[in-house]
Amino acid sequence: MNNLKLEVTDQIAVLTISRPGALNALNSETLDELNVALTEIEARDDVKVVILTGGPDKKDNPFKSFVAGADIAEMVNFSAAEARAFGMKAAEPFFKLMNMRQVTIAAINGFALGGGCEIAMACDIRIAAENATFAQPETGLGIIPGFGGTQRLARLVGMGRAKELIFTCDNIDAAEAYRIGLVNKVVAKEELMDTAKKMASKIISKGSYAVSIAKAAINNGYDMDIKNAVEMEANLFGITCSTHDKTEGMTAFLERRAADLTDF
Ligand code: CO8
Repeated sequence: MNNLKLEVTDQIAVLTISRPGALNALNSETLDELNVALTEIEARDDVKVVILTGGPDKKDNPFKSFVAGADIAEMVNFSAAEARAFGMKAAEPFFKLMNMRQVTIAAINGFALGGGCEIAMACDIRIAAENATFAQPETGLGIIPGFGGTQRLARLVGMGRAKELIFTCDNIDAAEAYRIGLVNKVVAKEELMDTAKKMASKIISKGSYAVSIAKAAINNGYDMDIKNAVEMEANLFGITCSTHDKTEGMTAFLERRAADLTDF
């Protein structure tokens, strides 16, 4: 992989987007690599949480940029058909981040602009360093957010705020991103990876199969009507009740001991 680094420790995969000369902007090669890496990670039983972050810039500053957007140099000469294909190329790994059985956490270590904000929004959880900057600058470039931004931003922060951010291209800081619900947590930049890993470890200590089923229930039910969504939840609840973890988790509670929960 030319533009990605993968490290797995203690059931946590840290996936780092690394294009130091372009502030980790997403080009076709990086999107392809992401797709391959996420497919491989999803098949691994020894990974329970994926942390997605950005590598240092060319001056080796680790807190300059998460992802500064899609690669403008690649997009500048796109035809309509090429642009559509580029959008669909991103959709595949972005849906993997959203739907894969592992939990995905974006650790946002600087600029999260355009496609950078969009890839963070495809993750389950977002933790921002206090210096992070968010924006959807696309309309200023004569395009629209095309990696899911017009859809996921409105779902996360509401239609009014999403429209304001997309129509004005305003930059917002991490505190404002937290205030409007775009990120789950803001921490000092030096604490970013530790905070993400601590959250990952806490999630890993729960029933990993139950967590993955809960993720599927939340994702699948989100766009359903409430009646069908609750029925779908009851079906998935039934499935979790047929697992070793359910028997062990509840028995351990009744016996006042720590539960010994298994893997996926
Ligand atoms: N694409 C390509 N190269 C980039 C990008 C980018 N998005 N962002 C930065 N770079 C490059 C710069 O060109 C520069 O390269 P070089 O050193 O060779 O000149 C290098 O990274 C460092 O950048 P700067 O010198 O500009 O660094 P500054 O600290 O001065 O500024 C900024 C940092 C403010 C982040 C600035 O680089 C910037 O504004 N970048 C562009 C941000 C942007 O507009 N992002 C949105 C892009 S559009 C998008 O994401 C659309 C997504 C949906 C596409 C759907 C298609 C279907």
